[in-house]
Amino acid sequence: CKLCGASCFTLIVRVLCQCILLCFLCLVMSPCFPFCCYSLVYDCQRLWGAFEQAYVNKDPCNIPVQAYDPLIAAAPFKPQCNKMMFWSKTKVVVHGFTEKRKDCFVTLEDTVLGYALNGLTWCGKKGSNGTFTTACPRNCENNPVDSFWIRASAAYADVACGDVTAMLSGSTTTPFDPTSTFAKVEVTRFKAPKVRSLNVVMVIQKNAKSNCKNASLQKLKKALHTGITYSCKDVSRIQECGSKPQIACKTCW
Ligand code: N1C
Repeated sequence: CKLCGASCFTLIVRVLCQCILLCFLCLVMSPCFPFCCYSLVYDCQRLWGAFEQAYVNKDPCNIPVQAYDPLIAAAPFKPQCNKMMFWSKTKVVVHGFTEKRKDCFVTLEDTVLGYALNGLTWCGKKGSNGTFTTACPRNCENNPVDSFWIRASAAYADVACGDVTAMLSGSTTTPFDPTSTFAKVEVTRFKAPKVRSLNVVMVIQKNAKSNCKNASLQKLKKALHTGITYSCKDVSRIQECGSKPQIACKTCW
């Protein structure tokens, strides 16, 4: 109750109301099921307020990364040592995989904020209290969507601990792309000794353009704080571990 900033009584009433309503909705629309669980743990109205204050009634090209600080503070990421998965240019593969092996790895999209906002577009307008989902600019630097992902990625990387995994793409010529969020925001936030190792899983598909020997990975190694061990493995059968739940997480690759 203290955490939610409400008295036990109002909290219970709110949770019960949300639960009955949402569970009913969730039964009807089964893809929403995770929201049902989240509503039991998070105060959705407070989260929505913290989300809106970042962009509502503001110029959609002037939303700094820090605008999302209150939202991150309202739903902080929990460290999940040895299970945290990062990625770059492998969005579909990584989520296709983690979907099946939630017992082994979690991504930012498996957290309440990442899950709720993944794939969405939103923005506000000066002089309006509305939230818009169309005609939102993405070509200016400080747009609401990019600023959110940068802020959320930083917060998620800040809590990284133990052995961390990153899925990179062998289908690009520069798997460690210096302009990516993974390179610019996440890698430099991994701290030793909290983070013990960074283990790259290089996804090798048909007509691969690079592998663990790629020169860009030397830059990744260098960017890591001293004390963090680096490893890289070329993996061509990524689906195998996902489709066989009996394979132990440690022996996925
Ligand atoms: O720029 P990227 O990848 O290197 O960013 C990926 C990296 C991951 O490790 C995540 O933790 O940063 C985090 N992240 C997301 O979780 C995420 N979900 C959706 C970053 N971006 C995310 N998106 C959207 O994909 C967002 O719109 C951003 O611009 C792209 C980045 O994808 P990328 O270039 O493949």
